[in-house]
Parts: sequence; C-alpha cells; structure tokens
Amino acid sequence: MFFRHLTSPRNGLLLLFVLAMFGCTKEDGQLQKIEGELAGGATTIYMQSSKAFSTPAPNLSQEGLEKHLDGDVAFEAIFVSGHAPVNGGLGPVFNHNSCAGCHVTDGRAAPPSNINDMSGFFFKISVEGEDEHGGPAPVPGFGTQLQHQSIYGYQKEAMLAVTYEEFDEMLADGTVVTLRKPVYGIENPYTSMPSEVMISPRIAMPVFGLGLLEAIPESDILALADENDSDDDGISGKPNYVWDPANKRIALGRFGWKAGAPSVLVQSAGAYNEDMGITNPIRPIESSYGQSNGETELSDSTEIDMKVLEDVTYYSLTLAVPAARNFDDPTVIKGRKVFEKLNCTACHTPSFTTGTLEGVPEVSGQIIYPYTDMLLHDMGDGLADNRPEFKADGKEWKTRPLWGLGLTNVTSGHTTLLHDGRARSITEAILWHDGEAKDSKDDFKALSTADREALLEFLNAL
Ligand code: HEC
Ligand code: HEC
Ligand SMILES: [Ca+2]
Ligand SMILES: [Ca+2]
Ligand SMILES: [Ca+2]
Repeated sequence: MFFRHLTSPRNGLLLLFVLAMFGCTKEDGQLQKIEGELAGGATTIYMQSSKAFSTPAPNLSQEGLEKHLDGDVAFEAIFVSGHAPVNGGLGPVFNHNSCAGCHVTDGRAAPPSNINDMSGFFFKISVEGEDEHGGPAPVPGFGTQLQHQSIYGYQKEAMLAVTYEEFDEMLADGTVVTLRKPVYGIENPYTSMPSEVMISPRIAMPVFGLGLLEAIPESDILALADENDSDDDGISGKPNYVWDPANKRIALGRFGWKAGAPSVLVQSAGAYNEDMGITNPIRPIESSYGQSNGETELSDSTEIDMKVLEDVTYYSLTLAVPAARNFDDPTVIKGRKVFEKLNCTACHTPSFTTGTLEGVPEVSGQIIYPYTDMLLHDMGDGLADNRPEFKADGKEWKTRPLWGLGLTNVTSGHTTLLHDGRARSITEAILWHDGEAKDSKDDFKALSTADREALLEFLNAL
C-alpha cells in the first residue's frame, strides 16, 4: 500500500497531498459546493483511481492513521496452515486465506468463473428452525457456512454448483436486457447431508465507509422502519435484530447482505472464524470443531489476538468514502430527479447525520450520503434465497448503500452487482428489483431512453 510509506503526514498535509496527486483542483472552501458530493462528510476523498476504496480517511489523527495502517497489514495478511511463526492457523476448512483475497482492493468480488475456486463467493447454509440466539440453525456436520477449501490432510465440506437460466426483459423503448438467474446446489459433501438444506449465496461487498454506517443513530434507522406498511405506500422496511457475541446481547443488525451482524467487529470476527478458519477472542472455537473432517481439540489460545482483530476492524471503520463526481453536470442533475421520481429513495435513503462512534471521532457527527436505510425489504421471489437470518426472512435483503457504485469497474475491474453477483450491470440490478420495489422497477422499465440514460449517469456519478 502506498500510504504505508508516509511516515508522519499531518492530516491537512495528507489531504493536500492526495488532492495534488490525483490532479484534483478543488480548494478546501469549495468542497461542499454541491449537496451530496461529499458522500462521506469529512472522511471523503477525491479519488477516482483503482485505490478509490482503499484510502485512509483524510481526517484521521496521526495515532488513528497508524492504527489504520496496522489494520491494513492485517487485512492483507495471507494465512497459512499449521503453527507457522506468522499468520499460521488457516483452516482446517476455509473459503479463502485473506480478507483482501475476497474484498479485492477493498471492493466487491467478481463472481468466480469456476465456482469452486478460492474467491469472494460462498454459501451460508442452515436447516429449518433457529439456534439458541434466534439465528440460523446449523446443518449437522456442516454448521452455518459451507467451506469449500481445506488444508492438507483434511476434507473440504463439499463442492459448490451453479447453473444459469437466462430470460429477457423488454424496456419501453424496445431495448432487450438478458438476465441470468443462478440455480445453486451442493455436490460431494464429505459426509451425508440432510436433504432440506437452505442455501444463501453471498459475494464479498466493498468495506469502505463502514464506521459512518455504524455511527448512524439507531433511532434514525428505526424512524424509517414501517414494518406493517402503515402509510400504505407498498414499502415496509424492517430492522434486523441479531445476536451480538461481543456484548452477549441482541442488537440492531447493520452489516452483511441481510444485516446479520451488529458491528464491523462482530462481522470481522466471524470472517476470521468462518471464512478463513482463524480463531479469535470473539469467535474462539473452530467452525469445524466436532466435525469428522475438522478440529478435534479445543485450544486455550486463539490464532489471532484482540489487537489484530481490533486493528482490522478499525481499518474498515476508517476507510475513506470516494466523493460523488460530475454533480454539476445537467444530465446527472436530471438523473438525480429521476432517482427521486422513481421512489428509489424510499429504500436508498440519500442522507443521514452520524452520531458518535466510540473511539472513532473522525466518523462521528458527519453528514453522509450512503443511499441506504439500513433496513430489510422484501425483494420478491427472483432474488429470494429462502433462508432466514434472524428477523430477515427468505425474501428480505438489506438495502445496499450506493455510494462508490460508479467506481466499481475502476476499483474492481467488473460491474457485477447484487448479493451473489448475478447482475452484470446497474440496469440488470434494477431489473431484478421486485416485491416492495416492484413499482420502482416498473417505472424504470417505462422510462424514456433519455431519462433512463440520465438515471444511469447519476448512479455512475456516485
Ligand atoms: C471468503 C471470502 C471472504 C473473506 C476471506 C472475508 N470476507 Fe468479508 N465478506 C464476505 C462476504 C461474502 C460478505 C457478506 C456476508 C454476509 O452477507 O453475511 C462479507 C462481508 C463483510 C463485511 C460487511 C460489509 C457490509 O457493508 O455489510 C465486512 C466488514 C467484512 N466482510 C470484513 C472482512 C474482514 C475484516 C475479513 C478478514 C478478517 C473478511 N471480511 C474476510 C467475504 C469474505
Ligand atoms: C424496496 C426497497 C428498494 C427500492 C424501492 C429500490 N431498491 Fe435498490 N436495492 C434494494 C435492496 C434490498 C438491494 C440489495 C438486493 C440484493 O442484493 O439482493 C438493492 C440493490 C440495488 C443495487 C445494487 C447495489 C449493489 O451493491 O449490489 C442498485 C444499483 C440499486 N439497488 C438501485 C436502485 C434504483 C436505481 C432504484 C429505483 C429505480 C432502487 N434501487 C429501488 C432495495 C430497494
Ligand atoms: Ca484455524
Ligand atoms: Ca461449515
Ligand atoms: Ca410504508
């Protein structure tokens, strides 16, 4: 990483330096010229290169920047099997060997061309019922996530399978868009598997700006909920309530495609444990413990300590948000109005003011433009995984933030979207919207060519 070599830049200097480096001519006083441009408040960075998601918030203190850079090292660390002197303990079963291997350039993973390769894609799994905390019930012998990799001498849990069914959607101006619907399956399980296993396919999403999302006051999120649609606009919005193993209580879910994790700390502890097979103070038991292909002994010490877990957490809490671009362009201005007219804003809430996040003053008290209400919505049968996760049912997903959307190609080299990467473009992603979002989708299909192009320009400016 480039910034690791900067020894002691002061905040202002770092910002100026970054502005100069990427040829941005905006001066400090002009920054907030257009509403919504500073998507991450004072954590915003004017950057449009492949590093747009990978840059520390420019307002970090010197101490904060150092912690962030330690977290960056941890995020990129590649784990190996066995008692290696550094970064040992991978597996025995896992999906990938580093955080950055899935969240490539801190962005979104591409769906793998071979689904059984190591990639940013995996299946969450469960059977009917709930665990002791109201979460998904583990599949006997497999747990709640399917690890399709293993270290030498151990069996992977199973292999993943996918086939695609294609179908066409026609837009009002005659444009035909081909959508691909994935159909998933599990092959060659290491031991017999119950027949009624529910599969939730998930792809790694971007990890920048998360401190801001964690700092949104709970009351502001709950104020947007309308679980029984009492205002009768067809849109409900429901908070998830999930188990918080760090505080041993139920808490508002904020992270993951179904808002199944209450905090970046808990999400990261789960990622180490399930995605990589790395035990840690919050998730100290190997996911394969007790399985015939897995760990047979409980260990007193964990494979990483609390400092590494805290550093990696701080890293995604304090990654800068890229500024929106071209907000003074007439087509983008028009597209923004189309976005409002189509009621996309009913779920993709443009703006919040953050509250206080303990220990991270830099993300506190910021006016931000994430375009998410942090709530669950029924998105219809097409997107349904039919697998509940705490209060989220099999059709519900958390509204994705749209900030940084237009930089997906430059940061990640692809434009695939949605929880399993099935959409190959923004247009396809919108056409998959259904359920509570059906009216918005239908109105999108009915747009004139010019209005549709303006909407896409606006979305690509985020
Ligand atoms: C095997 C691929 C993989 C690895 C390795 C991985 N992740 Fe993830 N990550 C994902 C997927 C898939 C999701 C979505 C999970 C869900 O919906 O519950 C995710 C979600 C997240 C989120 C939530 C983001 C949001 O906006 O809701 C954070 C934070 C995160 N990961 C951090 C990490 C960290 C830190 C590590 C390393 C310790 C890591 N991840 C390792 C695939 C991976
Ligand atoms: C009822 C709530 C709702 C409405 C209305 C809605 N969305 Fe969404 N949107 C979601 C949810 C939930 C997801 C995540 C779905 C998934 O991944 O399966 C999403 C995902 C997206 C994505 C993909 C983002 C990503 O990171 O993968 C885009 C783009 C998007 N919406 C744009 C729009 C636009 C444009 C409109 C208006 C035409 C709109 N949405 C209306 C709830 C909504
Ligand atoms: Ca391990
Ligand atoms: Ca498992
Ligand atoms: Ca409503």
